[in-house]
Amino acid sequence: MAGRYENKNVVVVGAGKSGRALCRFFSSRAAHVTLSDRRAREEIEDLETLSHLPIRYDLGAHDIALFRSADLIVLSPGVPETIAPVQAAREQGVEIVGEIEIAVREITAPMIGITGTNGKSTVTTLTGETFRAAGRRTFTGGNIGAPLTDAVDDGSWDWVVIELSSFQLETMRSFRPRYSMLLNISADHLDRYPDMDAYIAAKKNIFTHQTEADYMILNADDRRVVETAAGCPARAILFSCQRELDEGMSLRGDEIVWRWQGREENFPASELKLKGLHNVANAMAAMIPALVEGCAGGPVWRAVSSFTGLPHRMSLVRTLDGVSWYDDSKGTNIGSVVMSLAGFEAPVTLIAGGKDKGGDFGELTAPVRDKVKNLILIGEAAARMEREIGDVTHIVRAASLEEAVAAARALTPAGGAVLLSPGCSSFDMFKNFAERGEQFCRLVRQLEEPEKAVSNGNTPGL
Ligand code: UMA
Ligand code: ADP
Repeated sequence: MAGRYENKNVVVVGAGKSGRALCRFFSSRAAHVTLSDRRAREEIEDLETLSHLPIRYDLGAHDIALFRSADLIVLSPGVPETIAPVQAAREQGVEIVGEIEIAVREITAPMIGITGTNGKSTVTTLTGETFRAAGRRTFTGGNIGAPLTDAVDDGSWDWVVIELSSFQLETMRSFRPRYSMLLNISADHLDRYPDMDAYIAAKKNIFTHQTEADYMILNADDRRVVETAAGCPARAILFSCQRELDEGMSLRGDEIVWRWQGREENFPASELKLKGLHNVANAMAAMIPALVEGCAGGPVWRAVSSFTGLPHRMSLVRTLDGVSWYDDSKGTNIGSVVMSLAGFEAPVTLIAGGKDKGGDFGELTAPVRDKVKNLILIGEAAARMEREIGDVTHIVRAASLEEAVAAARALTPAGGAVLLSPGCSSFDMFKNFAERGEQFCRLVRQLEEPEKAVSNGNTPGL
């Protein structure tokens, strides 16, 4: 297959999942592809999966001359537009887009774009399930893990549901989803953005190319969400857990009430397997597109209410010696830790820390004071967290996750809970949040039953 990219010099930047998917795509379009990564070949995983493709490599450092002479530069989400070679190419007039932009240019199925600081992966998964329950062929991908470019060559999708990070939204030039969702906004990624306004501006890009024929699904309980969407042309559909809405989806006691075009349908929130009010909000947002599209409420509700959750989001690893151990490794920003702690009765032993993304850890002071008996800090953010959270609980530093788990074991009494909810990304110590969560689960499963631990003289000490 050739076409618009035939014989074009395309530089794909970043040799991760997105970059590898782009190499496959552009090679199949007869482009001249160079894959550029600042890391050296031996540091990059899975490069051998591209060995059958006729691509060139620019590894170890980005070659500015290569960038300047390209016809098109396509960035992976983890590559900021501000790096010097990209700036140099921009000055030269080279077209610069992101991976998602390349994919959406090819996709003909209606799209649903989902963004927000928290809940994206949960809502993306649930939304996909609602359409599948209604018998529609549905792709779910994007930030959740499957690069969108992989959806392109299967033209038979009825719906394409895309989780979008702010990074991915920065480089969108034409994305027009039939439904956009903005779930919530709190501080995140302030290591990439100069301030909250810049982060919000990236998120707002989800609405840019929508028209009056499209919809934006908005959290009416989040002032920043409503302000960000104000003035955008798409029709707003609101959801709320705090007040009953005349139109849209809201909560009345235990009843989720859907009011749309003069009709009303009710769903019992207590049937949701996912726990917590934030998950009621997630379920509401996820059901709206399928219901607006006329899918029957019964199957849509069954798909949403029976869902038990994605790994590493508040999942119970085990109960040992009366202590419940929870893995919330995907709690990678401060807002998500606040939300996760809200679901606990004291006392909690919280394991937190990781790569510092520049948020205000002072926002954790009150929830930590109320719920956390022991705070175990790991990673490069530990010192700032300790300083900003303040002297409101017992704080322990651990040099590794293994040490943190041992400390939690020793400190947490029967009836308590241990929660890994880092409030930081994982990249200082792990490949990603999943690797961090998996290591935590492994360490927790390896903890010995109390009798064995005592007879082995193996009780962890501090
Ligand atoms: N790189 C450069 N130059 C730079 C910066 C990075 O060459 O200046 C290279 C790195 O050396 C590395 C490559 O870029 O080899 C990595 O690219 P990437 O970080 O975009 O990683 P991918 O594997 O392509 O994964 C990306 C998303 N990663 C990020 O946004 C950081 C994945 O989201 C997503 O699942 C995947 O595309 C498929 O769409 C992960 C994530 O952490 C889960 N997202 C953030 C979050 O959820 O908070 C936004
Ligand atoms: P994302 O993909 O945006 O990171 P996930 O669905 O993976 O979101 O959930 C990550 C964490 O965010 C969860 O473990 C939970 O602590 C928190 N969370 C989920 N949904 C919400 C929400 N609607 N509001 C606030 N926090 C949430």
